Amino acid sequence: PHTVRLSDYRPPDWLVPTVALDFDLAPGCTRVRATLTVTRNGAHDRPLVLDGQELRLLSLTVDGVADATQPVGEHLTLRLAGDTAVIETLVEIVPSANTRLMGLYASGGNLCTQCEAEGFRRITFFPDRPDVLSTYSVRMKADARAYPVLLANGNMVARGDDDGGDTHWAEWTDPWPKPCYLFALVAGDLQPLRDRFTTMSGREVQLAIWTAAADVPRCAHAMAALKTSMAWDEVHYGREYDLDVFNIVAVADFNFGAMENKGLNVFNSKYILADPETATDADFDAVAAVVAHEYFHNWTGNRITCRDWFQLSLKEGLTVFRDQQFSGDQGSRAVRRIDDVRSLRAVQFQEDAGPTAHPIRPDHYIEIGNFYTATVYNKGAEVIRMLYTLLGEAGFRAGTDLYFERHDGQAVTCEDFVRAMEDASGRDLTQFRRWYEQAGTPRVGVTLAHEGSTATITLTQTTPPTPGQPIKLPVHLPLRLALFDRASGARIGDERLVELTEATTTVVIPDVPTRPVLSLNRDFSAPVIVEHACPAADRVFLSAHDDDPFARYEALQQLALDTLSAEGPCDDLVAALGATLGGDDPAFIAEAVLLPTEAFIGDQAAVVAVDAIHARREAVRHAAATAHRDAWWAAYRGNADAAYAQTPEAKGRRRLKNVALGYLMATGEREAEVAAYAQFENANNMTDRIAALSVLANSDAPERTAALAAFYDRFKGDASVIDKWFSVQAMSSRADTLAATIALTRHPDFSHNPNRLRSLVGAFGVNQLRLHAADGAGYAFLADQVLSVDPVNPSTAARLMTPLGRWRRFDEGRAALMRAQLQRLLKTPRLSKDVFEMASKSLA
Ligand code: HT7
Ligand code: ZN
Repeated sequence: PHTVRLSDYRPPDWLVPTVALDFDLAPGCTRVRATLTVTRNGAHDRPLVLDGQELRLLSLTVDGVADATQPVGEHLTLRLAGDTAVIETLVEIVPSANTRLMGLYASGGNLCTQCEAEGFRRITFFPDRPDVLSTYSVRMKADARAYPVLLANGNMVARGDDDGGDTHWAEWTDPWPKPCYLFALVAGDLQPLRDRFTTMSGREVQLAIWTAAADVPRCAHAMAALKTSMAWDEVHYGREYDLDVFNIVAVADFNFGAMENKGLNVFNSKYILADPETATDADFDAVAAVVAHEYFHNWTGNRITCRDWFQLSLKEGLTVFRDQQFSGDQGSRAVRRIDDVRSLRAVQFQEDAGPTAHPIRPDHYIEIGNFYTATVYNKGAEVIRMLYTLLGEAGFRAGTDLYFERHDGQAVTCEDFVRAMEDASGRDLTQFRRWYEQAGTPRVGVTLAHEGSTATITLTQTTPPTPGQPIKLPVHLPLRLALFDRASGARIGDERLVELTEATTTVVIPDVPTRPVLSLNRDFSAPVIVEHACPAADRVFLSAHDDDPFARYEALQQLALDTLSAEGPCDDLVAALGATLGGDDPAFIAEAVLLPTEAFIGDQAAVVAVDAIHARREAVRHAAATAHRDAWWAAYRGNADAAYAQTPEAKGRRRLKNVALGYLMATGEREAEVAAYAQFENANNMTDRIAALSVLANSDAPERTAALAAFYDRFKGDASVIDKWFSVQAMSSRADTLAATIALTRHPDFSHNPNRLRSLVGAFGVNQLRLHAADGAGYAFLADQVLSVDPVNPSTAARLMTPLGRWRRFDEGRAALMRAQLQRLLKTPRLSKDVFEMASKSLA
């Protein structure tokens, strides 16, 4: 397959100022008439090349004259004499056969589109690249009974009936020029939850969230989040919404979380529908975060878009940073930061250390769909956060103001963003730009010396080689640090922001009478791995005294990692967990006392010792559970409110209660199983019910089977809840998990729906203990699933295979078995380029 390279970028040869689309919609055969005005971009004699995939061309005219040119491969190439032309194509497509869920497809009886990154070419012939911006007018016609609602981007300008009312039509226009990846259309039997928002300049915007009628009441949380996001963006970034309507549609079949199409966001229903009975607190938070994320794209992505797909982090890193800020403002900022860092480390650090490591601005790809990664999104957000830290709140805001002013209506690059930051703040960001080019997670080595009354901190940075990048240069990174007085527990002076630019940086701090305790990378100010041979006593100290909550959490996590990665007693950790458990913020305690996952413990080792890690972690959990048995029961019972509320306080208490339940189960006492089953049966919300089910699913409790059956019976028919049912079984550490997971692939509710695949196969893929069974059966299962999904939905298949790419991290036996499965994938005829790219890079 062809490799696309950033260095080959050339501006488009032809522009398309206006597009008129006319859809005659039906699932088995949709006709699309596209009228494009095209203009030559500069002086050249190159042809107009339109992309098209799986399109049946029925007719083509150039300036009204029929043209017999036929597509070759996936391109329609037209030699045009003048500098402008009107191209009209009529194509036929089959939405009901579109299992890739890219382009126009059918989901739950509705028709909807997904065009990012390269789906528009599956709808009509077009220069499918983000730097071609056009204004769109759309007409669509469909059966009035099957598709009573017809939506597209922008505003509806006309509608009417045909054929005596059997069919109907609607016309929509979007005044804002946009790249074709932001085009959207939905036709369906949908009902709205409606609301209104008045913008800061006093314009009224009509809001609607469209779903199946029965789901409308479950949209209230998403609607509230949308309104809060709209207000938040005005206050924090000065950004106002720019159309009269904002529509959101929830669909059941979706490759991703959601899509920010201009004025018509399309969502995976998992990120819209929420009520206490079926959605956990984490689900509620995810709904709000994704709604905010897509809304924020209206400025960071839509008004200013990407020049090419290598610049994806321009919109995604910045928008994730914005949604993280927003979410932090809605509840506990510290808990949100802990959560974000935990997922960065779990997914992005692994990616950065593996065969598909790439910079946040990659410079080549085979399939762009493989680059919607934690690196582009989450590390991208960390890079923006570092700019925020380096420039300060006011400097950063001046930078974004300048960026919006300078580039509104353009398709730009990451470099344009950094230059705006630089110009607005006056800071030289030359070296900072390396973050965009260099893959890999920097490691910062730390030593602390104390002599007389001077503390000297030496910080060295190195970044290990990554594929294609053997040599790494130092990056510009902001490290927040502070010193603490061991005797009083107080901070010595102010927190410092140290900027590392060299391989080695020395920080000398006077007036420190006794050897201090060093708190480093506070609030996780840089996405690095800190290597500090810090005595256990210092970690215990910081876990109790640090005034930065993230650093307090981190001290306990590092103490846990040290303890879990070694043999021997775990008394310090157990004592520190007990002390933290005695704190007064349930939401924080719940996160802090969670032991690092088996996967994260494995990430610290040269070779992942799968079974030993599990055994050691279980032993330490048992020790911590029994040592503080009474405190866990107190945390469990003391936070078991009868009333349910979606407030940060109530969520924090539920979280602590359920973390406590996990520890109580680790005592092995029957009383805990009884409590778990009672909670399962009596819960008045999904957070409590699924927490109880998940500990039971992980156990040999006699109620296990009955609980799983009861849960299924109660929620069958509710896809998002049944996803949870699949997941708790696939994530169990029980010895029969692989067999159970294989059996579940034969369950009538198992399907190739992306959410369902992720809930079962994706969940099993992150079950370190069972995926990495020494006989290789877990790997074979995963590869079987990838091969079964690939012909249907290659982008989902490619995501499912990620765990196999980590073979270098395992012992030779396991590594050989993983490689064998990757080789098996590569040998498969008609493999998609998505899976080919992942498998070939994994083996290289
Ligand atoms: N910008 C959106 C990306 C997206 C996507 C990409 C590939 C295939 C399907 C997709 N659906 C949505 C999502 C976002 O970041 O907001
Ligand atoms: Zn996004």
